[in-house]
Amino acid sequence: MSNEQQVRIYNPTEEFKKNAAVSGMDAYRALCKEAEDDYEGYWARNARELLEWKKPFTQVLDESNSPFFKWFADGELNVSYNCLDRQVNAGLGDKVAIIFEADSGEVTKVTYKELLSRVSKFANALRGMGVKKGDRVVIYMPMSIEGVVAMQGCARIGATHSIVFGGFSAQALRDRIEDAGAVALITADGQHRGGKAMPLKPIADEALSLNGCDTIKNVIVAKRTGAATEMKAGRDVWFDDAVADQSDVCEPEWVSAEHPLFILYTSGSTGKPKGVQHSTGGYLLQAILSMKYTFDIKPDDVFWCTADIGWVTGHTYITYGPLACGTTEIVFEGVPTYPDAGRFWRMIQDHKVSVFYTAPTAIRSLIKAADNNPTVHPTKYDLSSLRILGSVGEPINPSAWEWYYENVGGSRCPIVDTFWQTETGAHMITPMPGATPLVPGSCTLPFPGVQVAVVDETGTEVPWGQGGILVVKRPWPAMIRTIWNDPDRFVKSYYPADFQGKLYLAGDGAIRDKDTGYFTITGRIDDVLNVSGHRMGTMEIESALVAHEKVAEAAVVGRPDDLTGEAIVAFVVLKGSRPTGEEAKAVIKELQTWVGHEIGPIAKPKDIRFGENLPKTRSGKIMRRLLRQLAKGEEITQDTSTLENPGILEQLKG
Ligand code: 6R9
Repeated sequence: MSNEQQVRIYNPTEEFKKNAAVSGMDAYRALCKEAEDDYEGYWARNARELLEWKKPFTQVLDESNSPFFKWFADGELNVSYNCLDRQVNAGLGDKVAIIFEADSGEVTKVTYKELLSRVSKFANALRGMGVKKGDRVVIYMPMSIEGVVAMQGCARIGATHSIVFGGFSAQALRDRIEDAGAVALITADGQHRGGKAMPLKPIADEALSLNGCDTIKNVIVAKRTGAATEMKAGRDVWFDDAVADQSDVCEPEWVSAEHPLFILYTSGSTGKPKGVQHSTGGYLLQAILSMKYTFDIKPDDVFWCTADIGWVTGHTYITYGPLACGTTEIVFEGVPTYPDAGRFWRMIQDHKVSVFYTAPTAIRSLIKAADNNPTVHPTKYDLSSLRILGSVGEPINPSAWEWYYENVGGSRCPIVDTFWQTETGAHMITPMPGATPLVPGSCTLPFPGVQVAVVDETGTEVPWGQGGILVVKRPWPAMIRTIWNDPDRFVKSYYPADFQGKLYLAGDGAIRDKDTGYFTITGRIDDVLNVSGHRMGTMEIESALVAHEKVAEAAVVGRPDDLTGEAIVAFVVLKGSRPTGEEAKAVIKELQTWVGHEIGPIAKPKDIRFGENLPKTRSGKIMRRLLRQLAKGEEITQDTSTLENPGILEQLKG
C-alpha cells in the first residue's frame, strides 16, 4: 500500500457497542490491564467462570519445566460434558445445536439433547471396543454430524483424537496413523463435494494395508454416499451398527486439565508434519473466551464457521467453542461454488446466520464469481441477519476486506480478522467487534490477556513502524503442549535458543503501525524477500496486485537472482480469462507499472505468470513451496496429491 493512500477506519456503531461483551476500547484496555497486573489471576478467573470443573484446580500456570508449560494441572473436567451436558442441565436440551446442510441441500437439525444422546452412544461403543483414556483415535471423515459426534465421543472417554482431513491421500493418512500409534480409525464410505460422490473408505483401506498401521484394531464406518463398501470381518463395523444397542447414558471420563484432548498434524517449514498436541482445560477455556469476545456470541446467534473439521479452525470453532457456549451452529458438507457461487449467501439467508467466519481465499474466489455472474452477487440475497463477519487463515488484502464489508456485511457488520495458528489453539490477535476501530488488512490488537510482540533476531522488541518477528511473550492456556513423539522438535521450532528459549516463535513476520500499534502480519518469515537489500513481505506485493482491477488473486515468491539476491515472481489469476501471447505481455507490463506505483519500483515483479487458478491445498492455502519450485524452473518433487487442482501446474511453468 502506498503511503499516500488514505487509510479508512471503521468504528463499531453505538448500537452494536451497547450490547457487546467487550464494549468500547476502555473495556478492552481494562481486560488487558487486568491480565498485565495479575496474569495468572486473569486466566484463573475466566477458567472458573467459563468451565465446569469436576475437581477445581489450585495451580494455575506451572513454568517449572519450561517450555513445557502446564495450566490448571490439578483440576479435572471433561470437554464433552462442558459442551453438551452443561447445556442440557441448563434447560437448553431442546435448543438446536447443529443445523447440518448436506452438499445436496438437505437439512438436518440436531438438538443439544439429541447430540448428547448420540455422543454418549458413540462413546459407549468406543469403550465397548476397548478404547480407553489416552488411546489415540484417528478420524478421517467428511463434514458431517457423525464427524462432530466422533470427536466429542473421543473427548467423552478421554481418548485423544487426531483428525486427518478428508482430502489427504492414503500415504498421508498412513503417516499420521503410524506417528500417533492409533488404536481405532473412524471414517465414512465416502463424501459428497460439489455434486460428486468421492470415496473415503477405499483410501482408508489402502492406508491400512501399508506398513505401520497394525496398531489399528477397529474401523468404524459411517454411511454417507451408500457406495458399495468392503468391510473386513473382525475389524470393520458400520457406525450405525456400532451405536445401535448402546445406552444413551455415558459417564464422562474426568481427566486432568493437561490431558491431551487432540493431536492435529500440521506442516512445518520442512520435513514431516508435526503432531501438535493440545490440552483439555486451557484449550477449552480459550475456545469459549474467544467465542465470547471475538464473536460476541449471544444466545440467539446462528454461528457459521465454514472451515473443515480437519483443520484447527474446525476444531475450535465448530466442534468445541460453539457447543461449549450453547450456540446454534451450521455444519456444511459442500463447497462454496455448488450448485453455484451463491451457495454461502443463500445459506446465510435461509438459516438466518448472524456470525459468519470464513477465509480470504473463499472471499476472493467469490468476488471473482460475482463479477462474472451478477446473479450470485451477495447483494442479491437477504443477508440482514448478519451482525459479525470473520476472516482467518491468511492475511486479508484491503480490497477483499472492503468488498466483504460492503457487499456481505452491508457496511454494517464489523469484520474480525483473526490471526492465530494450529499451535495457538485460539485467536491471538484480533479486533473486538464492539470496541476496536477496524483498519482493513490489519488484525489490529492482541486478544485480551495474550501478550505478543514484534522483535528482531536477538529477541529485542523493535519500535513500532519497523518490521520484525512475531513472538508470544508469555505462555497462554490454549497453547501447543508439545509435538507428539518429538519434544526436541517442539523446543527447537517454537522456543529457539536465539531467544534464550523464552519467546514463542510464531513463524510469521509482523509490523506494528507507528501510530496505533496495530499489528499487520507480513506473512511467514520464510516468505520475506530480500531484493537488493530491501526487505519486503510477499503479501505486500500480492496486496498491491490484487488491488488492480483486473486481478482476482495473486501469489508472490522469491527466486534466487545473481544481481539482486532475490527476484520477485508473481503468479496471477485474472478476473477475466487467462491471457496468452501479446495480450499477456501487455498485461504483464501494466501490472509491473502498477506495482511500481503502489509500492515502489523495487517491488515490481520481474516475472509474472498467469493461471486459471493457483495451486492450493484442500484447505485453501496457497502452496508457496511449490510456487517457489515453479519460479526457479525446477522439477516438482513435492507430493501434489493434496492439491485441489493439479492441472494448473502446467500453466504456471512459465
Ligand atoms: C488458524 C490457522 C497458521 C498460519 C499463520 C499465518 C496464517 C492465519 C491469519 C494469518 C494473517 C490472519 N494466518 N490467520 N495470517 N492474518 N488473520 O489458519 O491455522 O492453518 O496453522 O495456519 O496462517 O501465517 O502462521 P494454520
